[in-house]
Amino acid sequence: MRTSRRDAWAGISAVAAGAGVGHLVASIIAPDASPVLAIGSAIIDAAPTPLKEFAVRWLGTADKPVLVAGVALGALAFGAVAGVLQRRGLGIWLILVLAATCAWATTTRPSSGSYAIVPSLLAGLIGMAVLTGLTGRADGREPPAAPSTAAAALDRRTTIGSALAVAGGLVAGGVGVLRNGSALPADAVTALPRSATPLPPLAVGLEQTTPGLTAFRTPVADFYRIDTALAIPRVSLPDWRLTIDGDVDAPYDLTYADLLALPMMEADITLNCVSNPVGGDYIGSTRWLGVPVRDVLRRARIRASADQILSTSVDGMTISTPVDALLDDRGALLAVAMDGRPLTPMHGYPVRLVTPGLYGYVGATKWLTRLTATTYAAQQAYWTERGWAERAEVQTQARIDLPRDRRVAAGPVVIAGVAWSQARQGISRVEVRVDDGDWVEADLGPDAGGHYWRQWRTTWKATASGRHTVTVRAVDGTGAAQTDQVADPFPSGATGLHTLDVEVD
Ligand SMILES: Nc1nc2c(c(=O)[nH]1)N[C@H]1C(S)=C(S)[C@@H](COP(=O)(O)O)O[C@H]1N2
Ligand SMILES: [Mo]
Repeated sequence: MRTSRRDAWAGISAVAAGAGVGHLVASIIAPDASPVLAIGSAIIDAAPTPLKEFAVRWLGTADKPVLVAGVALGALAFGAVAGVLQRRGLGIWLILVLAATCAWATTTRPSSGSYAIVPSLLAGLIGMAVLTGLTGRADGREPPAAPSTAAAALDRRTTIGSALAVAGGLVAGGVGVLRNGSALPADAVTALPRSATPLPPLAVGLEQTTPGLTAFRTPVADFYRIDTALAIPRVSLPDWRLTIDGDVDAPYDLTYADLLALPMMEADITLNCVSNPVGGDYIGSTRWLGVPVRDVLRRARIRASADQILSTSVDGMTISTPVDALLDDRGALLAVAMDGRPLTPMHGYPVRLVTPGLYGYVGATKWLTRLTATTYAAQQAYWTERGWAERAEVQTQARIDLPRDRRVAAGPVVIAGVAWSQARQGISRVEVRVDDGDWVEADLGPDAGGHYWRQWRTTWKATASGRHTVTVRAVDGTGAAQTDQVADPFPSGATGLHTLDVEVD
């Protein structure tokens, strides 16, 4: 093997071993102290808005794996360069620079604890040890020219050493990835308090009679996930606090036990993301259990000057919600459970905000830890700093889910889907048309209140073979029909009618 190639492999091995072990150690002490994830998070925070929109549009929820893979490949390439430059004694310094960058990234995360630097330190030490071990040139001096048998032995030794280092890094990193899964922490609550105002069980949905239709209640495992967190925050219940402060007369803190002792309420609420494309599935519906936010806010005596509640999550994310939306009677919640179980770490364990009628980015803070009364003039939240609208009410939308198969046989064809709106009265009517035909009213599924989506279905008698376009539109409870305007009310918010092309045989 040529020495430069061998040196490059030595550098790659050094970075792989360091990063893998760093990730594993972080998964044990603090997931977001992982060198790779911390660099990724720093990139997310620094990325300009257009780049983020591009990533969401083209990668959807694959943006995170793509980012992490990019960071890992970049680090390995950097390692290769360090390996080659180790001939001149520079490699060690480059590894040191890389480790220092990781240390900076991990220790400046908003949630970083006192041990956040440990994984990066370890990664740096391991990287330097592997690099010098494999190149045998800690001092950067050229080893004397060796006879060819000795060179071959050296080759073998470095190949085996490299392979071991890479394998070790992969295994360690892999175990770290598994540990960072979304299982509930060991000290998680299992017994939840009951609602002071229990609701009847959610009705049986149309999916029972219409196979393939989106379930009326989204299973937690299928609930969409959108957030900026690369490492899902791991919150320990005894340490968790909710602070209510800012423009209030009586700021205070709540522990988790304090929160659970307050009267609980159930609510059926559809949550959806402003970045959901027309027809997209960044939307889910379930029964939430929690404490009405206004009970908690009122106790702090919010001053009349406040028009915004800025909420902060344990990972430093900020979301701003209009004060009125949290104080009026729509039923915004500090949710502790969804679908009858404690929130999963992915969906905000232990406590998240859920605000009916508002998109998630202005009303659904996960891993909540602070509610600050303030004004829009004084403080901005993460997305508003990046150009998103301050106020964003959910747009009335309908989505076609059936037929799933774009080719259908002539005869009766079931067309069905879901529709939602921010109007308190919910959806009153859903209409479907084929090509330029008349709008036909669809049957609606059960009603779980205005904040919850409605399933709809109709049967179309397909006679003419060939390609046809099905269009759906929803009418909300105030009588306002969804328009086909595609103007963007908020950056990245999609509106417009959902259409589906089908081919009749
Ligand atoms: N802490 C935190 N909360 C957050 C976000 C986030 O990035 N960080 N994203 C918001 C957005 S944009 C949406 S659409 C919802 C999604 O909630 P889900 O992942 O539980 O479906 O969470 C909101 N809450
Ligand atoms: Mo979102």
